[in-house]
Amino acid sequence: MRITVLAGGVGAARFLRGLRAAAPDADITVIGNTGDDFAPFGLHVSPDLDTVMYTLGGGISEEQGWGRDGESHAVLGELAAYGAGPGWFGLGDKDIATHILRTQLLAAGQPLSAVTRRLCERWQPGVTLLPMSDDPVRTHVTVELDGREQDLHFQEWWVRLHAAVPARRIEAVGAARARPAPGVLAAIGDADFVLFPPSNPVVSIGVILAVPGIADAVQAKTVVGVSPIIGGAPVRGMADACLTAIGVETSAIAVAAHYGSGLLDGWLVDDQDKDAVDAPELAGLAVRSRPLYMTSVATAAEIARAAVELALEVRR
Ligand code: FO1
Repeated sequence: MRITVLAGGVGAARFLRGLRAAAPDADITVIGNTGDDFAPFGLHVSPDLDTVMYTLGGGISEEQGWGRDGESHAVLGELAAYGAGPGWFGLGDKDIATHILRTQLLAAGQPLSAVTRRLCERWQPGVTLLPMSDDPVRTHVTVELDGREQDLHFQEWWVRLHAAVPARRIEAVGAARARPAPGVLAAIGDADFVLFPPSNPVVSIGVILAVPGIADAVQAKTVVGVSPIIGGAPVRGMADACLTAIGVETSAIAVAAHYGSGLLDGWLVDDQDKDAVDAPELAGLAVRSRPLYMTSVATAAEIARAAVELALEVRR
C-alpha cells in the first residue's frame, strides 16, 4: 500500500511514528513543509523536515518535539557572548551539525531534495522524505508592532513573539513561483490515498498546497485528514492564531470546511467534537469521531490505523 502524507512539524511527526507502526508494510512518502525554513547565522534550518527526520530516526527531543535529544547550547552561548543573535531561536550544538552540512551541500549546488536524502541516509526514517519544493518558499507574517505594520519571518512571530501579536496577513512568499520538488507529484499520483496529519492547516498543510500543482494533484486523490483542533483548541502549537488570521474559526468543523469537501473525503475528529459527524457544513465528507490525543506511539498508531481504514472505506 502506498501512502503519501503532507507534513508540518511536531503533530505530523508523531502521527507518522504511529502510521509506521500501524502500517509497517506500507510505502510511505512524506511531503514536508519548507515555508518555516530559516537562516540564523547563515545556516539553513528546515524545522519541519528535521522534526520528521529526527522523530522517525530516533534523535528527537521528545519533550520539545523539535531539535535533538540530549542537547547542549555551547555554540549559541558563545555567539551570545559576541552579542550575535538571534538568541531567541534555540539552536542546539548537535542540531547545528545538521544545519552546517545542509548549508554546505546547498552551497555546493545540491537541491534541498538531494540534501534531505543525504541527511536521511544517517537517520533512516523509514519513509521517503521530500521537501515540498527545492525552490525557496518562506512564510511571512504581517503584524502591527510598535505602532507600525511589520513583515516578520514566520519563526520570529512563532518563536520570539509566541504568535501573541495578531497576524494581519500570513503569506507563503515565493510559493507562486515554486515548483514541486522531484518526486512530489508522482508520490501523490501513485498513492493509494493521501493523509493530512494533525498539522497546522494554515502554515503547514496550507503552505504545501500553495505550491502550484500540488493542490490539484491532491484533489484528484482520496484524502483523509486528522483534526489538529480538539474541543475548540489546537492540541499543541498556536494554530488558532493562524486560523484567526485567515478568518477561520478554531474548530474541527471549521478546519474541515476550510479544506473543503472538494479536497477532503474523510475527517477524523475527537469524541469532544462528535457533533461534526452530522454537521451540515461537512455534508459529503465522511466524518468519524474517536479519541485523537496522541499520548504514546501506541495511541498514535490507533489514530493512524483509523485514518487508513477510513481512507480505504471512502476510496473512490
Ligand atoms: N520552537 C520554539 O518554540 N523555540 C525555539 O527556540 C525553536 C528552535 C528551533 C530550532 C530548530 C528547529 O528545527 C526548530 C525549532 N523550533 C523552535 C520549532 C519551530 O519553530 C517549529 O517546529 C516549526 O517551525 C513550526 O512547526
